[in-house]
Amino acid sequence: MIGRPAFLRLPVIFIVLGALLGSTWTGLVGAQPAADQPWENGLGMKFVPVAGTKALFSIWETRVRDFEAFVSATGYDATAGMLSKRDDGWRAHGDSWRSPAFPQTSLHPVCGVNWEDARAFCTWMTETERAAGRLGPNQVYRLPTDEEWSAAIGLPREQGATPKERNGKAGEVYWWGTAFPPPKGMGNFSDEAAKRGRHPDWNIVVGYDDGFEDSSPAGTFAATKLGLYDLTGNAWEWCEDFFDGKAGSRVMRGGAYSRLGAHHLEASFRLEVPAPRRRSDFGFRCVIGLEGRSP
Ligand SMILES: [Ca+2]
Ligand SMILES: [Ca+2]
Repeated sequence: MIGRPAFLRLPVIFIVLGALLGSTWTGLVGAQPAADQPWENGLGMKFVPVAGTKALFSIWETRVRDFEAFVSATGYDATAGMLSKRDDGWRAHGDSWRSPAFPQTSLHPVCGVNWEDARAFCTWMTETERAAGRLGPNQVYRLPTDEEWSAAIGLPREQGATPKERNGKAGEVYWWGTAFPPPKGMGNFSDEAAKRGRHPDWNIVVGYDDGFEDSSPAGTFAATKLGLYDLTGNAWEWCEDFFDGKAGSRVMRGGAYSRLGAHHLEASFRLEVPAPRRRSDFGFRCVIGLEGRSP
């Protein structure tokens, strides 16, 4: 068999190399989010589809490292006036998301941000990821709507025109089912560990011990069947909507690691909170809207 001259092999090598480089390049700059596909952004935040919505949900609450990237890039100041829990209760102690009166690593949820801070993060992410070619012109980062959040936790379609009207209507239903106290490992709630530790004054889930007095690293506990972590517990999560559908306070969902109030952990519970309020158990989860609503 007669071999081909070396100069004839070179084009073949270039074609193969070109194809390899081309596919790598596509993977780096062309991988924009798509419906029904899991996706990872430039900060390593992971997103999954949620049936019944036109959005991808972050599997984690927004982490300290994510928010830190935003603050480093923009100089945004989210430090004033946060309420934190110390021995004299919830007050403005001069703490902030950077140091909320308990230990946090970069992988914990950012704790102590208000609705406006959360929206500012989303706006920055949209601009940054569009500039990097990772987001299409009609795709945006934003907070979930109240109805999208309900879809994420698996509630069937709810009756009621506003979050206020839908509040609590599903009763004693939790993301893990109807067992209470929850089976071990379902999330970070106000628990026996909190009571033993820094928070002897808190109402807790009696008989449940998650080992964390305050926040826990995002993704420590079991995920829902869609792959969402800490949807109940750890940090409260801001939603887009007004509580009454028109004006005033916003909606938070999912309960938290903090003092347990009646019904806080139920899937259909809504907390009514003024948008400017920063408290050390307030965080958020981003979604990527695939149909171009403004953040
Ligand atoms: Ca706990
Ligand atoms: Ca949460």
